[in-house]
Amino acid sequence: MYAPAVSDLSAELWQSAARVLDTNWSGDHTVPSRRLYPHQWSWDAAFTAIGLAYVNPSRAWRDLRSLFEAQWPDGRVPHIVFDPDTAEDDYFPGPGVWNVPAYAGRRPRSSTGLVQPPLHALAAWEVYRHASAHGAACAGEARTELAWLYPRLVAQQDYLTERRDAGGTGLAAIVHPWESGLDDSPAWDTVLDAVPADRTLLDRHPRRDLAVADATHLPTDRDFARYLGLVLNYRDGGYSDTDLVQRHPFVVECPAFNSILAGAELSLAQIAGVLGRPGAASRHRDRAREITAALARRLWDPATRTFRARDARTGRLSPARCVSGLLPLMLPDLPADRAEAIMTEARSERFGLPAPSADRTGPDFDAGRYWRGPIWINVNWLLRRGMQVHGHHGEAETLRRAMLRLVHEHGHYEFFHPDTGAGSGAPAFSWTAALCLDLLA
Ligand code: 2M8
Repeated sequence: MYAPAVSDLSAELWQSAARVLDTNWSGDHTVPSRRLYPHQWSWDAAFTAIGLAYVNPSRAWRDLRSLFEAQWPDGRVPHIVFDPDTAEDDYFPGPGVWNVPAYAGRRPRSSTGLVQPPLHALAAWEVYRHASAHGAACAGEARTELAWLYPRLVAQQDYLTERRDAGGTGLAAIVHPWESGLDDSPAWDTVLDAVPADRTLLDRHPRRDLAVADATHLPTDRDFARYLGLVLNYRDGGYSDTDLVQRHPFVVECPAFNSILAGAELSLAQIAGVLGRPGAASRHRDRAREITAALARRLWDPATRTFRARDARTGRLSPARCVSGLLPLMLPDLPADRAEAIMTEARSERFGLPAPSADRTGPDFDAGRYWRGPIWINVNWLLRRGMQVHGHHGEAETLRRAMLRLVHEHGHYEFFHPDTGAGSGAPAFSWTAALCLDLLA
C-alpha cells in the first residue's frame, strides 16, 4: 500500500483514517457514517474518493461509479442513493417519501430527487492524478474509469447549468437547503421564513437523527418541517425544474454550490485533456470563466465586500455571512480584489482558521448546531485549496496543520466545536477521515 513519509503522530492519524474508511465501506459504496447516514450521499462520495485515492483507488472508482449508475436520464445525480439492504426507517425521509419516478436511475436502487454540490469531477481528477503512484495496473484502471465517468460528469453539469438556471443568470439554483450540503446554514433563514412547515410527515415519523444524536447539534424541528414541505412540493411537481421561480418557494443561488460548479468545469477541462479532447477542454474552461463571472456579478455584495446567497424569487441577498461566502476563493479567475476581500473576511473575528460554518459575531451563530457554527473539515479543505490557488501558501499551511490537529486531538468527527474543538455528530465520519489522508499526503 502506498503510504507517505510522515511522523509517528501522522502515521497514527493515517492508520485511524484508513480504518474509518474501511469500516464505512459497504461493498460498492462508502456510507458517511454507519449510525447516522446509512446510505450513499453524493458529495460525501466525492470527498471520500479523494481520500480513497491514497489507500484503495479501486474503491474510490467503485464509489463514484455506484453513484453515477444512479444518475437520472436528465443528468441529475441524486443526493442520496438508497441502499436496499438498509431498513426504510433507518433514515428519514427514506425512499418511500421520495417516491422517485420509475425511470430515474439506471440502477435498481432508489434515490432522492435532489442534488448536491457537483464535486465529482474534481474528485475523479484527484483519484486519476494519484493512480500512477500505485503502479501500472492502477493507472490503466484510472484511465478506463475516467473515460466512463467523463460523459456522465458532463451530463451532470449540463443539468445544473441548463435546467437549474432558474433565474436565467448563468448560475445554478438549489431548490432545497439539503442541496447545498450546508443544511441549516443561516444563509437560508430569510428564504425559509416564507416556506410553509409540513408537520404531517413529522407527526407520523419521528426524526431518526434525533434518536441517534444530540438534538441541540441538529436542525430544529421547525426547520425540519420546512425541509419536508419543500421535498413534498418538489416531488408533487414530478421533480420538474420548469418555472421553478413561480412554483417553488425555495430557489436560491448559493456561492459555494456555484463555486464548486465552476471548479468542476476546470477539472473537466483537465480530464478532457487527458482523454485527448482539446476542443472540449477549452469549452470547459470557457464555461468555468462564465460561471465565475456570473458569480462575481450576482452574488457579490459591494456594501459589505462579501459573497452571499441570493433568493432567485425576490432577488434579495441573504443578510447572513457564512462559510459558503468564502468558497469562491477556489476559482482562479475570481477578480483579485474579491479574492483579497475573502481573505480579509476569513482572517477577521467573524471567522478565523479553521473557519466555522457561520459568522461568529452573527445573531444566528450557534456554536454547537450543525451548519450554524461548528467547524467542518470539508469546507475548510476547499477553502485551503482556494488559498493555494490565490498564492496564500503560508495561511494554507496554517490551515492544514490546524485541521490535522483538530482531528488528531478529537477524532474523525463529523464536525467540531469552534471554541473547544470537541467533536460532535457522527464519530467515525468518512469525509473527515478521507480528507485527513489528503492533508497528510
Ligand atoms: C447532512 O445532510 C443530510 C441530508 O442530506 C442530513 O442532515 O441528514 C449534511 O451535512 C450534508 O452535507 C451531508 O452530505 C449529509 C451526509 O453526510 O449529512
